Amino acid sequence: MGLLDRLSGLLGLRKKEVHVLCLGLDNSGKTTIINKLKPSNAQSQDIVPTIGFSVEKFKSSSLNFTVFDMSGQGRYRNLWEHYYKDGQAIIFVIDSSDKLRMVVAKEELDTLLNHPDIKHRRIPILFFANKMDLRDAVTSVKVSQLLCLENIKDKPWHICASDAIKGEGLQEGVDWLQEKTVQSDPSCEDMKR
Ligand SMILES: Nc1nc2c(ncn2[C@@H]2O[C@H](COP(=O)(O)OP(=O)(O)OP(=O)(O)O)[C@@H](O)[C@H]2O)c(=O)[nH]1
Ligand SMILES: [Mg+2]
Repeated sequence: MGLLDRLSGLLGLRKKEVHVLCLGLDNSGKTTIINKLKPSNAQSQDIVPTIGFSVEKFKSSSLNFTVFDMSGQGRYRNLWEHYYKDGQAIIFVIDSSDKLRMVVAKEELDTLLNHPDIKHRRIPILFFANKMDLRDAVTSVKVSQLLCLENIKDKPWHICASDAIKGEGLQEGVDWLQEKTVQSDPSCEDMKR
C-alpha cells in the first residue's frame, strides 16, 4: 500500500467498500453492464458467458464497489445464495426483450426475496430493465409489472431502463445505488452527515 493510500486511510478519506451481488438470468447482460461501469481502459472488449462467478470492481463518486457477477445459467444459480450474507446491495438484471423467460426471472427473484439471508434485511435492490435498444423490448414499467415489483415493501428498490452496449441508463442506477447503500449501511454512518 502506498504512502498516499495509508494517509487517506488514516484520515478517513478512503472510499467505503461495498459488496454488491449482480444477479439475473443468463444472457440478461450482467457482465456487459459491470464491464461498462469500469474505467474505459479496464473494460474488456470480449464478453463471454460467465462460468460460476467473477469478482469485479468499479467506483462511484464516494464508494468502491466489489461486485460478485454471478452466472445466470440454470446449473450455476444454486451458487447465488452462498453470497447473500455478505452482499450489501443487489443489482438484478432483466433482458426486457425476453418475454418468454420473464416468468423464470420472476421465479428467481421471488426465491431470492424469500431467502432467509435476504428476507428480513433492508438491502437495496437495483433493477436494470436491460436491452432497451431491441425492438422486442417491453418498457421498464411493464417489466416492473411482470415482476410484481410493487409488492416489495420492505426494501428500497429502483428500476432503470438500460442499454448496456451503449452504456445508457447505467449511471442513473449507480447514483441511486450509492445513495441507498449509504442510507442503509450502518458502517457508512459518517457519510450520511
Ligand atoms: N442489444 C443488446 N445486447 C446486449 C445488451 N446487454 C448485453 N447484451 C448482449 O447480451 C449477451 C449476453 O450478455 P452478458 O453480459 O454476457 O450476459 P450475462 O447476464 O452476464 O450472462 P451470464 O454470464 O451467462 O449469466 C451478449 O451478447 C451481450 O453483448 C443490451 O443492452 N442490448
Ligand atoms: Mg455474465
